[in-house]
Amino acid sequence: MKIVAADVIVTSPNRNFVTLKITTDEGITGLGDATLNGRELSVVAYLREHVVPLLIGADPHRIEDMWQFLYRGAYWRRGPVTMAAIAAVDVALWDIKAKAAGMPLYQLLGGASRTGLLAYGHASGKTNEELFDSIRSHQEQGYRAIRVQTGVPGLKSIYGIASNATLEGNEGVRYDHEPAQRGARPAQEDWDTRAYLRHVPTVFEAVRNEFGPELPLLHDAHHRMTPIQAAKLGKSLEPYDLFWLEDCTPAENQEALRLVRQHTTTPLAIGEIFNTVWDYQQLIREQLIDYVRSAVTHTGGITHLKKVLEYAAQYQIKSGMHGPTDISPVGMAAAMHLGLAIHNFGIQEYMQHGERTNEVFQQSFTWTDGYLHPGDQPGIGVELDVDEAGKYPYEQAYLPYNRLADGTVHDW
Ligand code: CS2
Ligand code: MG
Repeated sequence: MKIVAADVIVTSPNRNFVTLKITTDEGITGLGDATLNGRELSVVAYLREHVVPLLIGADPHRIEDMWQFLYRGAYWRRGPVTMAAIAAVDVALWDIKAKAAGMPLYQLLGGASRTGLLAYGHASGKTNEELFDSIRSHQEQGYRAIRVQTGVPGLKSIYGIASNATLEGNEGVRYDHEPAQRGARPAQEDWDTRAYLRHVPTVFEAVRNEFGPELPLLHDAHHRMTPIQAAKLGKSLEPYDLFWLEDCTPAENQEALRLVRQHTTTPLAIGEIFNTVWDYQQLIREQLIDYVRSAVTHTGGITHLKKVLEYAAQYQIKSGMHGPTDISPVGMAAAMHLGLAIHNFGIQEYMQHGERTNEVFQQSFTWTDGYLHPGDQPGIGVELDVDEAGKYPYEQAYLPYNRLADGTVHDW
């Protein structure tokens, strides 16, 4: 079999998505997600200008060899753009191999290790009342685990709170938080860690009082605290028994987590902005985290993330794959197949895509009683309607950024 075409498809139904579609001389096609929120066109250029010409004529079955060729052959390794581009090729080739084998991808990855994937959804509210409503609405949608994000008194807009209740093309449907906003410049948001540290424990106390001790609760601190502030928050949340506290402090300096670990037993999840196993090495080796948050789309595809998770398994660290709406239906399907096959699956993030997106991407996964399943179609189980995609051209959009009261740029 030979690759005869590779198309980079950019569409913006509810938000921007970048998809690589590889076609073989036997008419088998494979899809890979290459969406890098707020920097989408950089991966489009990397693929179109530098990778696609190298795919034509290649044997799609040699996945590991292609991975090594694109990683080592590029000379310039790692980084979000390179690893998203490699991920798209990797997943498209796994899609082709599974289709050629006539089986769903998880079967090629070792078969199912469970009947379904526990998933969590995003509940949020500026006030506790709004938050309670959002939690109830997610429970009604079947979620058995809930991420809780709250407004902070004194802060106008903050990560994780639905900026508008309805999503373009989904009028009337409550929609929790699409961070990237269409426009020529990123929106500036304000931040105050001390106000946040005072407020968040009171919210979790209120949620536990309202919903009881069993409901798994997650929280995303979104990279905004220093290690000692993160330690303080982790400790103050211990009475509320969180499933995990996510991205509690920026982790470029991996040993920063030693200080957090020293002070709290709240489980820690990190890695959605990581791209390779090297970003995790010390965190995993020193048992400084409990969940690997990487998405297939941003970590070099199934071939590389599977290796990261196998390394993590040696330390009883589990997966908690990133799954917001900027991971396309193709990226979500790849995550579900990998999640179903690995042993050390922990939980899957699952934000629901909008109606237009679901018209562009035909999907075969199921969501039943709080559990996801990728389905049993050959391949990854997603097809892209190119005509439908063509209706929604790319629109510039940026993630917001933060400034402190004194004007200092801060982690968003
Ligand atoms: C977040 C994301 O879902 C999460 O855990 O951290 O919403 C993140 O802000 C976006 O994916 C950024 O593109
Ligand atoms: Mg996050």
